[in-house]
Amino acid sequence: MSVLPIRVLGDPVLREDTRPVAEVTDATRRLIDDMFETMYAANGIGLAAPQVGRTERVCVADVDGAAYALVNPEVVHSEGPKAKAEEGCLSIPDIYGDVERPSRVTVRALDRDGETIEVNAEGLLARCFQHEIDHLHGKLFIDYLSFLKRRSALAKWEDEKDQYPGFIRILKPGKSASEHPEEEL
Ligand code: K2U
Ligand code: ZN
Repeated sequence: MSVLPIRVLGDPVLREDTRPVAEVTDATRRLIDDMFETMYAANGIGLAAPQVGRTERVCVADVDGAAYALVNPEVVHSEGPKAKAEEGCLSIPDIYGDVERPSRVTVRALDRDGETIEVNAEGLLARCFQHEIDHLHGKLFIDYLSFLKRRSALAKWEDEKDQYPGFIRILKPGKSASEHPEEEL
């Protein structure tokens, strides 16, 4: 497994739609494993394939110890009151903003074995799923901000983006990798 570089705002890959996965293969499972390793190294609770420069429609999540690999995920049902909460993004470091989303969703996807699953999610898991599925269609949380808040966020990003030449954010391997240095990059 590898910790992959994360693509940051400005990289066009974050704005492209992803390709549905025709068949879940060993290559898909390797991508899933690398995405989990990268997400944990970044202290994230979700990660979508475009954030590591890949165009497959794949995302991962781990909220309160419940880990999910979702291939070709789609929200098939949403309900409940809209909930507003502050969001961030591993591809837009140090930028935050309030986003309103349905509080409960049902997501249908293929799992890492290619089996169809349906997950009923609420709370932070529901929000994470929606954030990641947005990534798979080139949408970012800043797109939900008001004109003034988005302008302010983008102005702050203008001051920060020089830290990421080539729109690349390099992560140190996470705890698990350091425990097994032979597995490091
Ligand atoms: O896709 C990503 O960039 C990872 C996101 C996922 C996420 C954003 C907002 C709300 C829920 C999930 C985060 O940056 S992961 C960081 C994080 C950690 C704990 C709680 C919320 C967000
Ligand atoms: Zn994100």
